[in-house]
Amino acid sequence: MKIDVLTLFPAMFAGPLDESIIKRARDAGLLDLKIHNLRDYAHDRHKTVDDRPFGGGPGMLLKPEPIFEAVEALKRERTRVILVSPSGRTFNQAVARELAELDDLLMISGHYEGFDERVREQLAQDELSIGDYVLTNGALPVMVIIDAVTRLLPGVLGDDESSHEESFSHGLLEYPQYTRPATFRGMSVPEVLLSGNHAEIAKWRAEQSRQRTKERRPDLL
Ligand code: JCQ
Repeated sequence: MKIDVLTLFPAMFAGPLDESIIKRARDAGLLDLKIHNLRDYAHDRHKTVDDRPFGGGPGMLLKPEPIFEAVEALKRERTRVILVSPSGRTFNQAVARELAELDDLLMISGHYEGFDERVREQLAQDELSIGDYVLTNGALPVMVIIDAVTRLLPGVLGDDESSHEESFSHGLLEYPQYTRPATFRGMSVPEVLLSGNHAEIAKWRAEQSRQRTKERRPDLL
């Protein structure tokens, strides 16, 4: 998969995507990730990327010319162009699975009060939010989406890391898990998990998942 990112803060991307599983995916050639500075596509003397909204009001908007020029330079035949802002449809595991099917993404990180509407109308196929809160810019949400999508690409996770047993794939929260020691600072592991009775263990886990989901995320039931 090829992912291009357009951002005013390319330095924010150094670090999080150079570690662990994402680094391994990039090194293996499963993810080709390139970060582009929107400011490089502004050609006036001051490299202007923002301007005031027509009609007045607070704050600045990302102006259309640099974004149009960047998208035209970067997009290919099958690229899905995705804006990232609090006004998008909410990203979740189902959206991650949908994006993981694609070959080519171009994510544009929002900033300020928003995008000029013509960017939405003419350039973007999609607009995503990672949740109902406001951040200073879209760099962190873009990294969240890249992480969630990359781990779903074929060959990225090893057998041990395999994803299909996890929360949101079977629609419930995870059951409680324990490792050694069996007693730690007076706290012991539930007896059933030490019993070797695999049918009982499966029953206990299913019940714990359901209980925990009812308590914390009744919206999932
Ligand atoms: C993304 N949930 C929150 C902030 C404007 C116009 O684009 C903007 C983008 C941001 C950064 O993104 C978020 C966000 N999902 O704050 C303001």
